[in-house]
Amino acid sequence: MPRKLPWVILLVGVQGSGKTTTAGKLARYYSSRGLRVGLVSADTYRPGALEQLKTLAQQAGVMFYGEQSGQAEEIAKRGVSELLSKGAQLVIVDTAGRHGYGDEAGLLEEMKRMAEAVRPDEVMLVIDAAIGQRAYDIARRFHEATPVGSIVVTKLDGTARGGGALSAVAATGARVKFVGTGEKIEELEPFNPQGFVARVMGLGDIRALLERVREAEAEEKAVKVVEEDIAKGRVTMRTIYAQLKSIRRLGPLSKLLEMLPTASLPIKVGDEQVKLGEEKIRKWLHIIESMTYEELDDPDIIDRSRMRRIALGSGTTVADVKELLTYYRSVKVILKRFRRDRSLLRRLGLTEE
Ligand SMILES: Nc1nc2c(ncn2[C@@H]2O[C@H](COP(=O)(O)OP(=O)(O)OP(=O)(O)O)[C@@H](O)[C@H]2O)c(=O)[nH]1
Ligand SMILES: [Mg+2]
Repeated sequence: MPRKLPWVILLVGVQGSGKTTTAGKLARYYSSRGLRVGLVSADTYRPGALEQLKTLAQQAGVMFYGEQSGQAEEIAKRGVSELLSKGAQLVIVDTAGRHGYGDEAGLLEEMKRMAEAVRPDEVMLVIDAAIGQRAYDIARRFHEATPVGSIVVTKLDGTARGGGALSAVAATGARVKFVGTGEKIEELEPFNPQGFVARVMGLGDIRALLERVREAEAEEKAVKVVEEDIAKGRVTMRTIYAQLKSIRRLGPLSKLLEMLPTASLPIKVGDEQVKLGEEKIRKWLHIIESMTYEELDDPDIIDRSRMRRIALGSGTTVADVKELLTYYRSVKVILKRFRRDRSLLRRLGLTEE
């Protein structure tokens, strides 16, 4: 909820990032929590932008203001004051994401003028989860034009894990406030740092996982290993083992699998594939059990000949061992990044202050 009322949000972001959709989602989110909300369309570049937002305003049952053409910042200013005078407590301004072909400087200039004209309480940057490392530069440039106060990461329902969005956090110092999880107006969720970071790492929703582990009264210790390693940015094969073991101990896999990012574990939800998932986990556990202590603590020493020995010992193939090592490495790389940027971890709420 906003710190004060009325509150004005300016949505900014590149073309197609999901600003207009997010404007509608935010309107619905806040209006269903009792605020009188108004939407302003200040996008004079995209054909149909006004109609798109108007439809969303109707769906959300909130007030709307828009003008088809003219100076965007003037439209925004008029829209905000008109809606405020009509009693809006929260006004959300949707802006353009393009400014003529390739004219990024022009767009940023417009956002600057827009912020000066509207004097928003909060500039919200909308970032597509799939944008990857480009997010850093984009966020930095928007931040220079108009200080970004919060971030929305959209399209997290897709295959992208949204790791790039974290670099937007680093570039602006702003927090991720919401995530978009679909095209529908209700598909917006308040940001959950543990869940997001776990997703980025391919570990699924660790929090939820831990809850279930506790419910199942499984070994607290195994769980702690995973949790501590994440906080410390450290991972060995023992971490992975504990993770796989705890997933397994929890009984019916399908419920748990729903919480895991399917892109990282070779698992799909659905009866047939769940078996495959269980099969895979069983295999990986056997592989890890066939490793020496030395290999467990330092999996990087596992070369081709060690792979062959492990595969033989676990009744699997070298390809299976490789797959597990790839998984291990991707977890490690990401944890390393977090370790390097402790402030990032702190902002995401992952370390005790
Ligand atoms: N799957 C999915 N699609 C989304 C999400 N948010 C937005 N989209 C889709 O992304 C596309 C672009 O969304 P818009 O809201 O029009 O993006 P925009 O930033 O306003 O685009 P411009 O006005 O051209 O700058 C649309 O097809 C949306 O339905 C999301 O969270 N998940
Ligand atoms: Mg738009």
